[in-house]
Amino acid sequence: MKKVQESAEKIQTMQIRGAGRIAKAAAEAIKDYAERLEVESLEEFNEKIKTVSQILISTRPTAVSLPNAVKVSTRHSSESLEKARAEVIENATLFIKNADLALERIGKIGARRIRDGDIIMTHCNSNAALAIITKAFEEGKSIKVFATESRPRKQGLLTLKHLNAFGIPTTLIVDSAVRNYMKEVDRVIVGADAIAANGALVNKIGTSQLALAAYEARKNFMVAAETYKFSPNTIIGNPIEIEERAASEVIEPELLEKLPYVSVKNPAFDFTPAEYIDMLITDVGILPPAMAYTVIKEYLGWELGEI
Ligand code: RI2
Repeated sequence: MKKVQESAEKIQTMQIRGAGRIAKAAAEAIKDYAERLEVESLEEFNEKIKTVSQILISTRPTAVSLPNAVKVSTRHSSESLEKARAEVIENATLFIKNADLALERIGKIGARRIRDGDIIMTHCNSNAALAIITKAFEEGKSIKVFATESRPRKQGLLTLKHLNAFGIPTTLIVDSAVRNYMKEVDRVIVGADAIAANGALVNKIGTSQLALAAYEARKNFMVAAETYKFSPNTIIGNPIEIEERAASEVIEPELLEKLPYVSVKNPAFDFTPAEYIDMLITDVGILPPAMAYTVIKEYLGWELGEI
């Protein structure tokens, strides 16, 4: 339970962040828990795994990678305790391995769409988007990047460090400069926290203004997303919840206290409608957003009754 609690806390406080990383952290925590769990019966095992799954899933509400990772890791059809334990451990291990493979594939597939000399804009800090950018660079393409600061938590700084370590020329811009620089950009590449059945993207707050500016300037808007970031629940009409984070991320609490007529909104994500998205770059290929439903049916393999 110690690792589960530690992981849950790190995900909640965003020491571990990024839709892919939180999914892997959850799978690792489940694996560790299943390995150490001392129980007498299968019923007890199932009960405890269910509790731990809930703890992990409830840490952050938006990134569907998290419940998907938990679901893939914990489902089993075994009728004996030890077989169930082995199955859960194997599922979680496989999820982690496949998540790494998915990133590699996205990098390779996406890099084919990058041309020598491209200027790319990215937002926040997405491993999947960075896999494409760095792969294209490693293949010898001369590219430059505009990286947004990504207020309020400034994940853009992580992106700068990552790109700088590869020697990729990168320009930091504030979020409000996105439209101003869009004319200099060839394509936009962002990650995903969730993709709905109708192809809409949920990603870091501000993503939709990159999409709008790219659309206006007729620039390519590409979304890098592993198949486990597609949301099965949206098929049956459940909306994706947008996480609302603390006001203290935006303004000093001492200052806010002195402003009795002021309130703060701090949504962590926004929606980008499918019509602003040119392509989804996934581990199973490049797809139009209209294929989101097919990805859920074919690759997540979940029937409606299971959701
Ligand atoms: P990868 C992040 O969310 C960003 O919104 C990023 O675009 C997305 O997860 C996907 O990241 P947060 O955890 O999985 O910073 O591609 O709120 O790394």
